[in-house]
Amino acid sequence: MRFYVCNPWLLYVWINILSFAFCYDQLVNAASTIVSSSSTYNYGSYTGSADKTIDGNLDQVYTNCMHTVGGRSEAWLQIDLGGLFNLKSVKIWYRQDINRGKDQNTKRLKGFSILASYEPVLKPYTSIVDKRYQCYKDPGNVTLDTELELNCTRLARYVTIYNDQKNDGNGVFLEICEVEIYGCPRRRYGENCTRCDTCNAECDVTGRCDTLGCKEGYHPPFCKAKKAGGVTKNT
Ligand SMILES: [Ca+2]
Repeated sequence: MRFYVCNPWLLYVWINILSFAFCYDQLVNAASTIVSSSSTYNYGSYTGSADKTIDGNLDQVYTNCMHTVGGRSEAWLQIDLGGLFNLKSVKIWYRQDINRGKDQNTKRLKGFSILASYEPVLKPYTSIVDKRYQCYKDPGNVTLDTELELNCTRLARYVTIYNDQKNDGNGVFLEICEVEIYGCPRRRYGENCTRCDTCNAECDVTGRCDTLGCKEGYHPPFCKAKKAGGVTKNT
């Protein structure tokens, strides 16, 4: 069968349907996501409030970004998605000012980490750097891009961007303009968020079932193919 799309408008619609059909959900929603930061830098009419990171505005001039205050030993931005999701990745738009070199724009971001958790991990501060929650850690020795998408494959409700690496003489800062988080609702996986109904409990975002394994007749780790007299547990 041949399929022709001669009308440019139909072609546009078709391309958008295709792109829409094969992508992870964007889980940050300004109406329901709750965001907070370790501190807020204010100067004149400018406020570096955390809500600037989920307002849908991707502009990277600092006036449209959150900004923590100086003189601190650590800085964080915490995003509460309102429920558990199967996370795939986190995208960050960082401060990018004209006339600043690339290395200067992200200078303060070096050494940061991303944490994903069921519960908030802000206090006590010793818990926030707990490796159990860490899904990404920047080595801190290279110049970072001002747009970063980083894998974070966890079942989590809270995503925290954290830094305690002092990159200049004024302390530790975060200057983040927007964050998007991609993934699926829990018990769904893959680019079109397919249900993992053959798992006994949860699956990760790749479809791999957790330690509770597969339903009768399906075999691990993905519980996909039916198997006569099947194995029911992951090993
Ligand atoms: Ca923004």
